[in-house]
Amino acid sequence: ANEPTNAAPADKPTGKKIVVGFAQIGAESGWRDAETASIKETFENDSNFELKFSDAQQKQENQIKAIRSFIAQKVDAIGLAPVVESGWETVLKEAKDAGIPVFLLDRSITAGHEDLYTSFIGSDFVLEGQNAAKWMLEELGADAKVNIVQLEGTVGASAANDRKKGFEEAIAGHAGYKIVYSQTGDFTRAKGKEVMEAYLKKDKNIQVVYAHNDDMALGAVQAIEEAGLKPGTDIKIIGVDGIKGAFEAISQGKMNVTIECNPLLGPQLKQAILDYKEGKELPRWIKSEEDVYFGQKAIDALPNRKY
Ligand code: GZL
Repeated sequence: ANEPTNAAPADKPTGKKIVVGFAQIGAESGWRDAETASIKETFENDSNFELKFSDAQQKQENQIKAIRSFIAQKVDAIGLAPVVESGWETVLKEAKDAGIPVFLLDRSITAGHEDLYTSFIGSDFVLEGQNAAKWMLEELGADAKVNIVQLEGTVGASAANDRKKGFEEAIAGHAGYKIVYSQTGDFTRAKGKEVMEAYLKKDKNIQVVYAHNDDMALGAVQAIEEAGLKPGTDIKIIGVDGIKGAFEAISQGKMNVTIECNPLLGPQLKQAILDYKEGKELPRWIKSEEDVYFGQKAIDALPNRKY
């Protein structure tokens, strides 16, 4: 039998592949699935790279285990979407001591540990929270009396902490706007629905739901319908992410606005790794540019949405 040749096929560059280990959080939301697809598509379609991918099922200890495994395998770069902000110092110091650059994707870690990662590639969650409040104040009027239910993201996640911070700061000067209930729905549709159901059993006098992601917002839409109220009319629904389901709900009048958060970060991660390897100075924060979609603008955008 002819022995398989060990020479790289002519069309393949013979240089050593860049091996990237990515420690993903899990598959809790449509946004997360889109981010995973973007990372896999980016690195698996480029023969200069080899991707090692781990799914932590939302557990920080699994992400830490994955990073340690990447270090043991001497990967060239580590990507991490940190499920929560705290508790990373030890393992990121191990990566640093091993000379492996770490790139944070989409969520960040507690401030003050900037020396433990090369760059953070992600959105400005405080701005997203501010944009959510801005839409609400313009829609309902700065002096209106508005009771709000806030569905928070995963406890301890930078995306949840900062979307809460931006929103609450923006309404602080408007006495009529009250957050009457704020509870985590862990960024999932099921939990978002569960929290909303429980609240509506106690009190139906709310005018707005502010959900830290569209999956929880869509869960709340279901709960509101099952409680005999009209989501989008009786209760305004604000989501964050810009997933297709939100654009569909807005087109059906069941949701009112989604604050876009870009999950297609694979190409930016790849470019950051290439720039790093060429010795280029990278920005500490590679920020995504995003928009706010409601009304006709959301309806017009629906056919072009990729995720
Ligand atoms: C945002 C990301 C958040 C999304 C949620 O960058 O961390 O996590 O908004 C996802 O949908 O679960």
